Amino acid sequence: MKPLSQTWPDDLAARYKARGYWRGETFPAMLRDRAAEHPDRIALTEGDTNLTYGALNARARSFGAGLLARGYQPGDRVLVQLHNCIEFFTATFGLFAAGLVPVYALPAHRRTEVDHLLRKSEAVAMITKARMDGFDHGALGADLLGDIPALREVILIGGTGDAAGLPDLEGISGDPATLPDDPDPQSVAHVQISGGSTGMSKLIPRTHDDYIYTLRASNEICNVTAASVYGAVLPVAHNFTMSSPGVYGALHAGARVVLFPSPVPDAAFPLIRREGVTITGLVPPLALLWLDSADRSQADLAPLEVLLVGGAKFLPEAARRVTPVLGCTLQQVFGMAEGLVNYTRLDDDPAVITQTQGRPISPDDEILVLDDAGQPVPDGSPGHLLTRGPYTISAYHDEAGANTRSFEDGFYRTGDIVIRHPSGHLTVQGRAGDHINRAGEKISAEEVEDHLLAHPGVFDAVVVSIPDSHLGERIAAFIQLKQGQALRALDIRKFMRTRQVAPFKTPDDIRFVTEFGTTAVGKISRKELRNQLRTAALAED
Ligand code: OOB
Repeated sequence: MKPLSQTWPDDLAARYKARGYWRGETFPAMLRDRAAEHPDRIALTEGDTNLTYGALNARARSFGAGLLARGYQPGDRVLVQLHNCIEFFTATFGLFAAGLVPVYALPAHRRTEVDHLLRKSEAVAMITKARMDGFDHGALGADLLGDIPALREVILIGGTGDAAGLPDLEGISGDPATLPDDPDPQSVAHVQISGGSTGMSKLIPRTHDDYIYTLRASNEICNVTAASVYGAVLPVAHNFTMSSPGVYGALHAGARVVLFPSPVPDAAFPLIRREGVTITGLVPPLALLWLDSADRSQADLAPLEVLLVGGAKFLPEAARRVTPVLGCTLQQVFGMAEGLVNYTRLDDDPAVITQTQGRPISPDDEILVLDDAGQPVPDGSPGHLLTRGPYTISAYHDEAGANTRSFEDGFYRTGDIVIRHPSGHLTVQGRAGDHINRAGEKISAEEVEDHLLAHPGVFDAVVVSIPDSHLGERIAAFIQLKQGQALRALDIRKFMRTRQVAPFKTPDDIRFVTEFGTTAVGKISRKELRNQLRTAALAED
């Protein structure tokens, strides 16, 4: 098994400790401490079910001990694919307590992504739910068990559905006295996944010290205290919902987390009122939906104090409507699973809140804005964003090629084009690379092209992002068919389903072309081709 690690140069590590960013806190200790401080306070609310800190800690520790009794070893990786439910927390804090390492998959992931994540992480187990959004994850799990030798068990929550014979999380328990000592705070606590600008997602190992620093700092910046109620509207497996300040931030503060079954206003607004939700986070398309609905219905969202919007660019016109329409303060968040997170501050000028994506969490987040030749650009001019700091990784797990491309002298090349203002706030201008940010989901153009090329009737395919007033960006595919082939867009969509990938990767626009324009010189790069096609599509639209 390839070991997971994340390290910083000694001088930086010493500085981050000396400045109090890394305090030696770990996830198992965090929940244990909160449970000891106020065992009877409610940690999680799902529908009519409330779970106290004491009960969550006890349940998680018993589950963790149960896993050790089944032969799992500290350091083993476990893929967690769950939607917003209490068991997500029993599972992850159980893994933390046992020294096992959660790897987070999105509920929308299908066989292709799950298979990749299991193999890449060498996971020995997977925790999922038999059915989510109409898809049979239990059957998929049972199938993968036969396919992936390292995968020993698929553990289900909430019943086994058609996948009879798989163990149920509720049935796994053990003696907490058998749990190991708390892990090294510098060791890897859990693994996030990258949006993936080229090909499949990469694994992002995050340490206890680095990740918990972002929780503490985010709580301070977003004013999350024990009195707060955090509404988990987006999937909890997203780094944004997990840590900005997110569900783990709220638990760190001893606050309450309310798990939302759906983000649509009809379901979400009554829940905000009923549970007194004070803070939540949305991607821009959902924020627009909430704004439009609140505009029409005069909805009373009185408890809501702060709305975080991030994951993709929130346009100033929409940002300006948040306070008048929803009656709360807007905080823009520009973050990435690799580390760096920027927030507008609650007391920033309204113009800063609506026109920038915030400034870094930490005084020790180093920001470089460089031109194509690698030279710094002056404030106010756009350039490539590179960053290094107390919670930004210096390497993906087991990705020699991508690591060479993405990291330079310990700085992470984010792929984002930004403008830095003299105040340190950043405005995101766009992306340098070829990924599509569709409503906050990051999709690699190359990965979608690969799937399209697998169709026997397709000669070539080029995938680009097109601006979309609702989604921010949508996926457009230009397809050149083989001679004599007559496929329709519907055939391509059906084919994408057979590829067993997350549904959000299916192209929104499918355009058939007889040939791709090439320059007189002949061969051009795929990147250039994507640029040409994007420009042509925009002109046509
Ligand atoms: C968040 O994380 P990821 O890893 O899914 O995606 C990171 C990328 C950034 O590099 C940037 O391209 C884009 O998403 N992005 C934004 C943005 N927030 C993220 N682009 C424009 N404006 C924004 N506000 O998406 C994420 C992680 C933690 C907190 C918030 C978002």
